[in-house]
Order: sequence, then C-alpha cells, then structure tokens
Amino acid sequence: MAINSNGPSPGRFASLYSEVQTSRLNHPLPLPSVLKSSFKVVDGPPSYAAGNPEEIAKLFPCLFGQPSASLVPTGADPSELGGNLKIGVVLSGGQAPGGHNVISGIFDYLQDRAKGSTVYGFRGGPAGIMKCKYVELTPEFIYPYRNQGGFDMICSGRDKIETPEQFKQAEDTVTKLELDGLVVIGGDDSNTNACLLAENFRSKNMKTRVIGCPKTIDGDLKSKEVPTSFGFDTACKIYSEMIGNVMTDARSTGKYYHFVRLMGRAASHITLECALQTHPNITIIGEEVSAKKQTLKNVTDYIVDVICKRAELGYNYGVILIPEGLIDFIPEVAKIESEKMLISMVETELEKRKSEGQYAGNFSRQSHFFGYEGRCGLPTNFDSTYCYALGYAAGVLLHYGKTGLISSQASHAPPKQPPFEWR
Ligand code: FBP
Repeated sequence: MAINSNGPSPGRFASLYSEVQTSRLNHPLPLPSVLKSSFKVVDGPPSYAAGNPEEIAKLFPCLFGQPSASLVPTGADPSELGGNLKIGVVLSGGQAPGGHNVISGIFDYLQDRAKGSTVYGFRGGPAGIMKCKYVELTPEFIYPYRNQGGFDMICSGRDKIETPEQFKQAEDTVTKLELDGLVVIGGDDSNTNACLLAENFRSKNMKTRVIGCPKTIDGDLKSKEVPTSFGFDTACKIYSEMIGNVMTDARSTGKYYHFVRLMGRAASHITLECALQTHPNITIIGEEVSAKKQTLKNVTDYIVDVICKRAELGYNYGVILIPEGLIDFIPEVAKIESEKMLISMVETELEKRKSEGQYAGNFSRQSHFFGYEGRCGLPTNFDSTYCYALGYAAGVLLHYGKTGLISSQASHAPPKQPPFEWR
C-alpha cells in the first residue's frame, strides 16, 4: 500500500481526530518538478566553512571540502540504482511543525524509487540510536501523522552523541540494523552532531551515510544553501494569530498592556517575524539590544517613554513583544521570566514619573508566554510541502550514497507556483 494519494481512508481516524485534522490528512503534497520525473544527482561546488575553516577542516578530515550535490532533470531514473536500502530516521531537539512530513517524504521516496527498502524510526531522539530503541515504520504506522503537528510519531529528545562511548553505541546500533543511511532531523546542534556521526562512520569505512534536515521554529538555521528551517512558518503564524487576538482584546477594553514573551532563546527571529505580521505597539529585538549595548534600564525607559506618550493621547493599553532570549543578550542579569521582570521595572519607573508629574495615565498589565503552543500545531501548507520535499530529497541523497550533507530546497527562479520550481 502506498501512502501517497492512496493511503488508508481518513475516515478511519474520525473518532481520534478533529474535522480539521482529518481534512489535513488528505491535503495534497506536490513535489518539486525535478523530483517528480527522471533526475540525477550531480556534484556542486566544494563545501566550505563560513568561519574558522582550518579548525573545521581538522575536525572533518574525511568530509571537509567534499562537493555539495544538486538534482538535475535528465533521462536517468534513480529506480535503476536498485532498492533494499535500510534507513534510520531520528527527530532531534525541540518539536517543530512538519517533522512527520519529513519522515513521510523519506518513506515515500523509498517506496517510489527504491522498492523493498526498510525505514526504522529511532524513538525519543538520539538516545534511541544509542540505546537501539526503534520501530519499523510501515505505511499504516506513518499515515495518521501525515500533515499533523508534533513529533509524537517517534518522539524527540535533546541528547547528543558526543563521547567516544556514545559514538561506539551509535556504531553498534547502525551495524546491528545494517543501516545504509541515517537521517537526522534537527536544529544547528543536531546537524553538527549529524556531521560528526557522518565523519566518524566514514573514517571507519562503515557503510552508513548520514544526511541532516534543517528543523527549528527559531528560524536561526539558515544560509545561502538552506533558505529556512521548517517549523518557523507555522510557529510564527500561530503566535501571530494569538498576538492579534490579544491586540483586539486590548483595543476592545482599553484596559491592559499585554507583555508577550515569544519562544526563541538564541535568536529573536520569531519575535521580529511576528512583529512584521501583527504590528504591535512595541517590539524588543535581542540582537538590536546587544548591538547597541543597551542595558535593562535603557530597554525599560524605551517602553516607559512609549507608554507615557500613548497616555497623553488617551491610550492606556497596548501590546509589547519580548523575545525569550532577551536576558541572554543583556549579560547583567540571570535567567528569569523576562516579561515579568520588565513589567516590574516598568511599573517602578511609571510610579516615579507619576510622582514627578510626568505621567498621568493608568497602567494595568497582563503577561503571556507563547512558546509550546506553536511548536506542535498543524503545519501550514508551506511547512507541509517543504518538509515532504526535504524528506524526499534526503532519500535521494542517501540512495546516491551521499553523506555529511544537509537536505535543502531552494527556488532558483521566481516560481509561478511555489513548490514546483524548488530544487
Ligand atoms: P530547537 O533549536 O531544538 O528547535 O529548539 C529551540 C527552542 O524552540 C527554543 O527556542 C526554546 O527555548 C527551546 O526550544 C525550549 O525547548 P525545551 O523547553 O523543550 O527544552
């Protein structure tokens, strides 16, 4: 049974799924045109390091400088390469909408072009590789997760394969399962770890190849070659809807300032994107605070200045976005709930200004943290399609014996219809 358009009827899941989830099961997943017909993999430019190339070359003596790979349309059919591959897949790090579709894409590629192949899902993240905890993925097992949020198909974890003992455990597992390939679906740390695994297997002449897929809602795993990480699009749209609701609430009552902290520990990309989508009254961007060497007092004063100006106009309400990682950008304070700390500092400063006759408004506030709500939502059409293509392409790369590469989709020409021109 194929999972593509002729999987089990979504009606089977009606008792478990909402109407929306059931309708998402049937949402079509168009592949980029190059993946739909005959193609071959050709070598691209050699890999390089954006910084510290000498150090990185020493860490990856087998892989550094190897060529990247691109897919080009041709008369060749990858099915001719033969099948019977054994592939493992692992979800690593924080959840991001679309992970299930990456797995569906890998699985469908193997069903379409390498028949007779087997896919194992490692349970609970990299720990599943080290402990050899896995499940064999079948069409029936995978299908209900198609276009659904979360990582619950095989679950994730934040363990890393770092020590010599852990590398040995990973070697034992891939040897026991006779894996031809392993796909690591993860963020920057996880993909670095994937590359170390690839280097380790290659240096020992093991047959297992490793391919990464770029995931993180934080949106900070990107480069010229990797236009975006999956999950960012969905998470920002979910948060933006919630922020929009809070903005409407604020305007409806005219009563509160809402301080909204948004997920994104090391980067403020989510906060910036949500600000662009919703236009709140104030947005604090951690990288900007850091670049301007601002202190907490500077940030507080900026917020208080805006609140005072709005009060003069008769507006004693508003919405303020704060990135989760703000405190990491201001080294002077420890890790605490930044929105609550800012509220307290803003209240103190407003009281001071009131006593000095500089502020005559009313200040009531609410605090929010929008984080986990956005990590497991139903993937948007973009993330659904992007992830499916990422997984499909990861299957191609492994079929062609590639290792130490990250699967990527990019548009080389302004697309008429988004997914079809991706390569
Ligand atoms: P990944 O980089 O692994 O995708 O996770 C990043 C993140 O979304 C951060 O923004 C957030 O602070 C963190 O996960 C929280 O995750 P948890 O509480 O599950 O460790």
